[in-house]
Amino acid sequence: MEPHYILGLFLKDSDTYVIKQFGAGLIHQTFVVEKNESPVYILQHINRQVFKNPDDIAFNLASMRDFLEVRNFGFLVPFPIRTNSGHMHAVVDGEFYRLTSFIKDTFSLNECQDAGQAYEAALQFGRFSASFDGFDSKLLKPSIPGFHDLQFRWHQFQDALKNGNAKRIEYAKKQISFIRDNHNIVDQFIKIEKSADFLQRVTHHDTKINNVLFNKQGKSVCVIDLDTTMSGLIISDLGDMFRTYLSPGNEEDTDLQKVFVRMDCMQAIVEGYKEYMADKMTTVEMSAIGYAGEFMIYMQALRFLTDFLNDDIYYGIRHEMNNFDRTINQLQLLKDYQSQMRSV
Ligand code: ADP
Ligand code: GN1
Ligand code: MG
Repeated sequence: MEPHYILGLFLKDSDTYVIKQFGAGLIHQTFVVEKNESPVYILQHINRQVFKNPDDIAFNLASMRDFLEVRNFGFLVPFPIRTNSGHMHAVVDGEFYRLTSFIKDTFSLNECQDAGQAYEAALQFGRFSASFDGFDSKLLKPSIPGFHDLQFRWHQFQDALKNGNAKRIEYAKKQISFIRDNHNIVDQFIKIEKSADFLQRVTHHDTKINNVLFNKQGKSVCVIDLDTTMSGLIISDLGDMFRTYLSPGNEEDTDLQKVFVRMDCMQAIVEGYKEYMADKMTTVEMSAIGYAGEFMIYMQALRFLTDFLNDDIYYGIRHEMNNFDRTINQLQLLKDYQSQMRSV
């Protein structure tokens, strides 16, 4: 669809803007909308393969915005701009589009370079969850049902072992066996999920560093990409920060020498997150901080491997063995994480 036509569904003067592809996000197609070479809006095409019901996302965003507005938090979260007919997104030929203001003088990072950046990003994710104190997170709709439910992911893995590509199952037998040997991580999740000591909160569920905006001084400004924000557990947000900020090599790196845990970054994440969350966390939640990393790294390895066995139906791939390589990478990170945790 022609981006200017879509923009015209939100703005009367859409012809006066220049629209360009933007960002490194993997899920949506993102465009920056500029005037006089300055970014003014972000236009996004919502990925319907991943988000089956964009109305649920719109409902969640509106509920969160209303709560924050009433409380007058002065807390910056970019919420969508309404269409000319008052809707949260435009629908054209069954495809969903939305427009958000570009937060001025900000940029996002694709890699966490040091502990300072880890602290700044974690501060925002903690601040985000903490600002919903008093909001019933159960009101939010699950935009991806079972998203961080490790038991559900385990069942999807079992299905892939039964019905997946037999050659790939044989090829990955070492990794399959490692995942099975670590099933205690699933058992622990089941206990946590049932425990009243773990609170359901407004949880972002995609705490990669490119979902935080930074200013030129290197300070974090706010979180973005709220599509997976649903009711959840702190192990999701903390765990995905550990998974994605601790290692100098990211999940695409095939040089496993670069995949290891930087303990100073781990400390920084915990400190940053606690700035707003310390007085809201239960003692039992505090004691599960170490588990959070194991939980998320293991779940990501399981999801990449499941997708490999299913012939790559979910994650975009750049080459045939991409999901297998990502699995090896995440298992390497898991091994280093577990050994570092044993030594503290
Ligand atoms: P995806 O779901 O594909 O990851 P995001 O919503 O995270 O999409 O957007 C992709 C990128 O666009 C972000 O990493 C960020 O660089 C930029 N971006 C998104 N929203 C804004 C905004 N409101 N202001 C400034 N930059 C933004
Ligand atoms: C996807 O959108 P992106 O690339 O940040 C995935 C995450 C995975 C991640 C792994 C909706 O996130 O859960 O951790 O890939 N998001 C969805 O790279 O499945
Ligand atoms: Mg994003």
